[in-house]
Amino acid sequence: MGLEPKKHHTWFTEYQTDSLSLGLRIEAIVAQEKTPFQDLLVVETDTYGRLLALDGAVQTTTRDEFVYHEMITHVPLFMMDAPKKVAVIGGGDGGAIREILKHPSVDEAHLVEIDSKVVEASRKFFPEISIALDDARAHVHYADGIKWVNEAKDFDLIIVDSTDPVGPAEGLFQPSFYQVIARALNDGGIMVAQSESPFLHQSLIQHMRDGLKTCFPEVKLYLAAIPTYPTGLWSFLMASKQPTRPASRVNTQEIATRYWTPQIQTQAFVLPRFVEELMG
Ligand code: AG3
Repeated sequence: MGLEPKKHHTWFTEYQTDSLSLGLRIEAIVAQEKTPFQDLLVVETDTYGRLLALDGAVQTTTRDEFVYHEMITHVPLFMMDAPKKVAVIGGGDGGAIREILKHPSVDEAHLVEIDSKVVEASRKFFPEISIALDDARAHVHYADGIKWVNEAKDFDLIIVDSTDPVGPAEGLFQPSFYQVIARALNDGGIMVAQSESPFLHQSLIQHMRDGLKTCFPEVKLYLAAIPTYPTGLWSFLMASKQPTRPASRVNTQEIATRYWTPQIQTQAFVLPRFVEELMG
């Protein structure tokens, strides 16, 4: 992470690899804090609005958060006729919970975040993202995701909305965690995990896919364009206990979205050739 004065302006820089960075000119530093788990930074950028970074990595911005939060939630939710019980591991900003609660069949949405400071910062500085955390159907738990899922059962959907596989989220990328998730899901259950960039993280994606295949019969990948994440092209791995059914209710259930559409739903698993080849 870098806050650098450059030509009389201050820039936020995420060093995404040893040889690649994203620089955004900022108007103000809103908050900066060392939590027990990570460095938390909130800045106001010219191009993408307000930005949350953890350990120097962009987590969300007010201008492009809708892409990630809609795609990590609606794609799996629309694979099910009437999802009721959903959990998000990580995702302390609350954006995924906001999208999940747009589905009227959902009666419990659990957020399991290890770092309460992330939720606090989101409530304070990102009210439009954290808004649904006050919904009566939302339950916030400050806990280690792995331990929490160990005790969980009968979930329709578990979403792993983690940071990168370094630091506090490392264990969330381990195959042993997928086994724990599989046990916590009901028979038609689905899990989705954010799986980084297909341009930069091919071996991670393959490692995740192989780990998921040991506990789930069906594993699929889909993509979304997220300009503030490394390379701008992001991936999600979806694993299910039973073959997923065609998205039958996409045209009957109206959900207010800005990225997701019923057409995107039905084409979500159509992939560019290099990504298809990566998945084998
Ligand atoms: N979690 C995924 C962020 C990964 C971004 N990586 C990076 N910038 N190096 C996002 C949390 C949103 N709820």
